[in-house]
Amino acid sequence: MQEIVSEIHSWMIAAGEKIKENLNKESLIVETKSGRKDLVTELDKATQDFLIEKIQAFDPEAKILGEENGLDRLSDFSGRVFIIDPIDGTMNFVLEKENFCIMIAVYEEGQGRFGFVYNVMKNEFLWGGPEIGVFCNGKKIDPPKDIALEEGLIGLNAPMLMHNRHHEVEMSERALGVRMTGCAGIELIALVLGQRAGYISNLAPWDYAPGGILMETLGLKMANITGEELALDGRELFIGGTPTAFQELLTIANQ
Ligand code: 2AM
Ligand code: CA
Ligand code: CA
Ligand code: CA
Repeated sequence: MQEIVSEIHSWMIAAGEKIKENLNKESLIVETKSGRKDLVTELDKATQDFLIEKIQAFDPEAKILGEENGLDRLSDFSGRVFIIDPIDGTMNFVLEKENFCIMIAVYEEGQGRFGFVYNVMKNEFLWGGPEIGVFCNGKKIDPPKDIALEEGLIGLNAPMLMHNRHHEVEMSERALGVRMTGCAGIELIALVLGQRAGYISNLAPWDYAPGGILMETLGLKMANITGEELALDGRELFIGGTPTAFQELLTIANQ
């Protein structure tokens, strides 16, 4: 493994251990952000701080974009940038105590180099990038089959299906089934492992960048809902999938 890959891998395993140790703590501080369905816990913040400490010791020049602690905006993507989602699926973390991920993406001069998505309680760790391919728990994986929407499952977020502003009901009817895991990382892992035809959600850069690098390495497609490249700048409607299903979803969304 390249040094940067094994370093990041070890930080994320250590972060996962700390989360597991504190998962059942009765006094866990849970706060709301934009509303009652938008949670952050002390472990989201502490995990991000822990990862930032490691990043700064490894590469003091690197820039950091992270969901928590006021690091959620970055305009200059020159040099090396780390994008962090310390706990992806905070609602699951609080209510289910499983089905959440730790995620990191590494960009260099605006290009995605490495992505890391770690489903902590399932002990499922995917990492990779264009130079090295994609690994699941250390085993190199093949690109998933290019299935059509009619042949697979789609992941959707619940508000998008409820509001049906982009023909999400039609997308759901066309697919073999719909899954709502409440965790972008788990959805992107499922795409990379060939368990989904597509995924549609409202995502921020830390939600899609780590898994997105793995997707693109394996020939999967992603874009915003109008088909433009995702901008790493604020929240966007995300469409991802196999090449065939991705085109079908874009066509349905924009009809
Ligand atoms: P988070 O837990 O890191 O905030 C839930 O549907 C999934 O979408 C999670 O991966 C969650 O990440 C992400 N998400 C993106 N935008 C969200 C929002 N406005 N509110 C809650 N979850 C959001
Ligand atoms: Ca959040
Ligand atoms: Ca997230
Ligand atoms: Ca998060």
